Amino acid sequence: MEERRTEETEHNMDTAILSRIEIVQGDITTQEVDAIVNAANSTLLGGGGVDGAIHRAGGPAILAECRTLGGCATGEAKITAGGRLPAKHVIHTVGPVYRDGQHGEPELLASCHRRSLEIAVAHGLKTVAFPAISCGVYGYPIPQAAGIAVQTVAAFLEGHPELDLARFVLFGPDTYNAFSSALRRLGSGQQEGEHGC
Ligand code: AR6
Repeated sequence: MEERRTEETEHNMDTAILSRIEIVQGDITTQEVDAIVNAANSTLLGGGGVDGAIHRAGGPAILAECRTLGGCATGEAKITAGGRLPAKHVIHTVGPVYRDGQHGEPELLASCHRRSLEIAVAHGLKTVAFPAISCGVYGYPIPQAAGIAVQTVAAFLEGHPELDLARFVLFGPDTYNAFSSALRRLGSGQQEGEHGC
């Protein structure tokens, strides 16, 4: 009887954790959250893709603050204010450039998500939006990146009830579908690697 109660509790907790993760298709620069995460490069001085979009929408104050930060290592993250963005803060992280998956890429990509959320918690933030880090110019295969991103964020939320919401904001339908299936797989208890992707 006691064992059955434990199982039910664990099941309920899983559902509660997954309900704090959202997957949407859209533009991360419009998100009204405490922080959006930027897929930056190690200079933190701007670039193309989502990085360019965030700096364009947020205005020059973000770049001015980035200049004071001394860059950022791959897998690490640093925070600035959000400038003119609806989001109050930007957490800049540097994803791995994908080579063959045998050069620490999965661990570094997981670290980007974990470090971003650690910084959010350290600043008392409750809602964080992520783009598909490394899934553009940095070439990470999207299904694998989606699995790592969703699993890492879910594991972090499990240990941090003070975080209300992690939202993945995906630009295109392929990325949106990959992250949606990764979340469904997590909900059904299937492990990565069981799907041939
Ligand atoms: N909102 C949400 N997602 C977006 C947006 C947007 N406004 N714009 C692009 N994406 P990328 P990376 C998606 O290349 O692979 C930069 O030059 C995009 O479709 O921005 O980590 C940096 O300075 C893709 O799915 O980031 C670095 O040098 C995802 O965001 C380098 O690119 C990430 O694509 C980082 O490469």
